[in-house]
Amino acid sequence: MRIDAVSIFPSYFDVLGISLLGKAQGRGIVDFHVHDLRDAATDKHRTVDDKPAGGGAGMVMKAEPWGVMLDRVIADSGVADPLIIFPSPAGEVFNQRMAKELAKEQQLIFGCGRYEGIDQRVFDEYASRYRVKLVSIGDYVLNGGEVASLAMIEAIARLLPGMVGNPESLVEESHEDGLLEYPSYTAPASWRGHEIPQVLLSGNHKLVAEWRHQQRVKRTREVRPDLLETAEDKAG
Ligand code: 6GU
Repeated sequence: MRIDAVSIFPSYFDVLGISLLGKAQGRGIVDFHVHDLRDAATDKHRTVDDKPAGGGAGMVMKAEPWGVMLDRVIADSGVADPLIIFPSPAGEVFNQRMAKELAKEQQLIFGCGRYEGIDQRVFDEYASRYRVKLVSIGDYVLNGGEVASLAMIEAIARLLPGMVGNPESLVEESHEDGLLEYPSYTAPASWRGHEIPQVLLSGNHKLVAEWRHQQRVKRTREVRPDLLETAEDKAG
C-alpha cells in the first residue's frame, strides 16, 4: 500500500520510521511519502493561509497550494484511484471497521489541515475527481490533522498482510468482534499479593476460553455498554 501525507509540519511523520511502520517500510509492505505543503506555495514567503472570506477569527488554508500539491502527488504516484482522506473533527468517526476497509486500498492520501481549516473548494474539487473522505478520530479537537493521521496510519498499516507476526493476535484483540479484550497475565503466579486467576493455570483450554469470553463481555458492559448493542449476538 502507498500512503502519502501532505502537511505544513512534515516532521510530525518522522515517528513512522520507527517501530512497526519502519519495519513495514523496510519490507516493502508500506510505501510512505510525506510532502511539505509549503513546497507548493507560489510566493517567496511560502504562504499557505489567508483571512476567512466573510470575516471571522483565525486563518483558512488557501486552495491553490493544496491543488498544486495534490495534483503533483497523484500524478507522481501513478495510482489511478487513490482515496483522499482529510482528517477533520467534522468527519465520519474512525473505527476498527473503517481501518479494515481502508487497509484494502491501493493508495491513501492524508491531507492534514491546520488553522481554521481548508478552503471548502479543495474538498469539492477533489470529490468531483476522486474519492474523498472527511474522517475524525473522536469527539475532541486537535490543532491539526497530523496526529489524527498518525493514529489512522498505525491502525491501518498493522492490518496489512505480513505486518503482524502471529495473525491470531489480530483476531483476539479489542474491537475485533465488537467486544473489548480480556485481561492478560504472565508469570509470576503471585505479584504483590495479586494472583493470576486459577482457571488460567488449570491447563483446561475450554474453561480458559469460556472465562476469557465472560471477561470480555463483563468489561464491555462496564466501560463500553454502547458497544454491546451491536455485539449482542456475539456476546450471548
Ligand atoms: Cl481528524 N482533526 C482534528 N483537527 N481534530 C480532531 C480530529 C481530526 N479528530 C478528532 N479531533
